[in-house]
Amino acid sequence: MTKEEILAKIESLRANAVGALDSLDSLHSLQEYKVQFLGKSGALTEILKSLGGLHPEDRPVVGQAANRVKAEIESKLVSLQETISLKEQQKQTEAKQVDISLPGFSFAHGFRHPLRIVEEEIESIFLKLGFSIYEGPDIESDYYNFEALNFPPDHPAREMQDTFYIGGMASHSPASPSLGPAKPDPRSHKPVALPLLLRTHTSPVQIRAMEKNKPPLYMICPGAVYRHDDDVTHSPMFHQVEGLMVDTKITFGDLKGVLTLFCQTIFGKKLKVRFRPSFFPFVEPGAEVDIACVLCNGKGCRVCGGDGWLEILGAGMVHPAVLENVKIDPKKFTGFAFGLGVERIAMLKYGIDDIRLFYQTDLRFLEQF
Ligand code: FA5
Repeated sequence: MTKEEILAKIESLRANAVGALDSLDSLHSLQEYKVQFLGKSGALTEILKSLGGLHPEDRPVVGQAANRVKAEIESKLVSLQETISLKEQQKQTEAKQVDISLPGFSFAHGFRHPLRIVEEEIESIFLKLGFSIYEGPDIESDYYNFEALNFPPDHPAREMQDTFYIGGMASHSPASPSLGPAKPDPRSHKPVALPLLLRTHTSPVQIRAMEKNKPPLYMICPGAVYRHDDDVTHSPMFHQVEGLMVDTKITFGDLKGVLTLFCQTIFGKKLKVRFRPSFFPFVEPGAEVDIACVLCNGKGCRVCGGDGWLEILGAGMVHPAVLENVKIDPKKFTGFAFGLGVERIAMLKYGIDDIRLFYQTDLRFLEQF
């Protein structure tokens, strides 16, 4: 190539490069531009490679022309880079800005289950009366669930509570003292292993509490219990709250006073409450507590079966044999106990006619409480 041809090429490159500057709108495109025109394998370097074929006198003329073009482009790039950087910074700041006039995001929040609401209400009534809360295991031994509560082995009263027995056996070894004292086989006089079970009521916690604490003892025990039961008002797993008050001079009058106050706090001050004789092996006398039907106010309806009363809990004076089982002297101390179903109270309180609704985790139901 001649000197004139190379100079013409440099001039055409200059025109192209200057024209292309207008299309640069980001730092990234600017970088690509530099590589394309001024980089090691860029267009200007390619032209300068042909300088070797020129006459030595012509080389400085062409070299200076190339340097001028290079300097011109570089200076234009410096000011363009500043403008583009400024614009990009502005864009980032705008993206970060918060419009405080916009409405906030709403978050789905959790809420308490209706059974938990009712259980907490029950607990708060008894806590205010000076009772403490105790807990016991769901898996129990025959001793705590039945025997210590005065259910003799093979006694028909055990059939009142359809029991789920489970695989293991209570070995009564010193390593498992929490399962209760061993019962000797009447023939061999050796300790017998009894099956483990899912507790059928919260009454075993009375025994555990009395074993560990001497009277006065005012306790309640909320918890899950299990029975072979399944219909619209009975569930195989449900919740009870057990109550126990043992002290000197506790009478049936205390039982009536505390339980009437409880029922009227839950269902309303004017609510009628009645105590009916009933049988539970661990109390004597035993009673069932009824309240005037909360739907028909005692007039009689489908829910109360027409007689105007609804049974809500079992209660009674602690049987002397039970006190003896936990080494409390029944001549010195007396007490009353009661047990209520949380689901039953919740169903009456909220007018729910199917117990299964509590366990179906249907938000349309649960969100109403
Ligand atoms: C008992 O369980 C006694 N332990 C209560 C007791 C304690 C009596 C202390 C005396 C002294 P009962 O089996 O009646 O009693 O059950 C008590 C309550 O549990 C019932 O009133 C009922 O509301 C509820 N209940 C019983 N079975 C079910 C079930 N399958 N599903 C839902 N609730 C139930």
